[in-house]
Amino acid sequence: QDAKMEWWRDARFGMFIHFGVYAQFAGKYNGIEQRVADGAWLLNRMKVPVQVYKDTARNFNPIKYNSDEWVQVAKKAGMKYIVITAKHHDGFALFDSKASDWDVVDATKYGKDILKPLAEACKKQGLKLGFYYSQEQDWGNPGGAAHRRPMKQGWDNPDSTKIDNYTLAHKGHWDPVQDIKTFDEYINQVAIPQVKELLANYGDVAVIWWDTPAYITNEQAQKLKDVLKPYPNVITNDRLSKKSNFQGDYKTPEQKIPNLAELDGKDWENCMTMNNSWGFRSNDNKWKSSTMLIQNLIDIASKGGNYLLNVGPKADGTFPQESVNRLNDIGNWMKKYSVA
Ligand code: FUL
Repeated sequence: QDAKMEWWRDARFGMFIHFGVYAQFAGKYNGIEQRVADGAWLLNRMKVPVQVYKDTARNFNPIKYNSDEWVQVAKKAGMKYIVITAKHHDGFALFDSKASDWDVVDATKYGKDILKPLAEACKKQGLKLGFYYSQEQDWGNPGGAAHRRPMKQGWDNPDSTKIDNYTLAHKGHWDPVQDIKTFDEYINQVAIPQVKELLANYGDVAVIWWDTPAYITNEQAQKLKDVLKPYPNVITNDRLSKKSNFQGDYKTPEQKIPNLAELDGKDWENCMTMNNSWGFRSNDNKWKSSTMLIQNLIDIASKGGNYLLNVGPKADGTFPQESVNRLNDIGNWMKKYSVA
């Protein structure tokens, strides 16, 4: 247990990457800006018909994607690992999956696996690579869950579109196509096989980063946990299930840095955006300053945590210039004080 955590505890600084079809919408659908911050939630919050979203995905074509460049930017900033959304809540897989056609190879113009070259570039440049996998929410593969909004904030909060009777009656779904399979079928036919694919086909996987559990059962969570059994070195976060027997290897405070009093000796990683959105949003200009980000890194590292700082690449596959500038600043600071 401790041996597998060694590199992770030393790492201190990693890059989160939220990349997908939502980058193409960039926070806007039918000329209307989505109201909640995260561009990656557009499909859910704007209730885009699944087929319309998939039609848009046909034109997804990040021709400027350069995995070596991505890794180089992370490395220069002093980051030691990358965690990328292999599949976020929209269900779109950035890899060639046999378990679903809703993936970058089968469903887009680009037609190429995004994770393969990234895995190679990480290996070449000496960074670890982990995969974020949305195991419960999946709005594009039938049967996947759809949370109207984080449960703690309630189901009936006002949003760009108020929750309607259909969505209320269909567990957060807004499109009949989402209901042609059960959640259990989705877990067995999509989630489990896809996690197997991720572990088998991309070299050493450093981390599996689960997200947004709400009603996944113990049995379903256990099945996913069992997929990792043959890979004892894979580190997992605490978001597979809310139940205490699925805590994983580390805790995941989001956006807000915990006080010392909130820490209990467990490993933790603070994930944070540089502006307000995880997925790319063209009009999100609320960028934190480089100074702020460096202060955050110091604050987190001094309390024994890791800082997982997010980049939301644009639809063409490049990092926003604002992100690159900040990462360069952090890298220069690292060099100046010989931190890296
Ligand atoms: C959340 C997700 O719902 C966000 O989209 C993002 O992925 C963040 C890291 O976790 O709760």
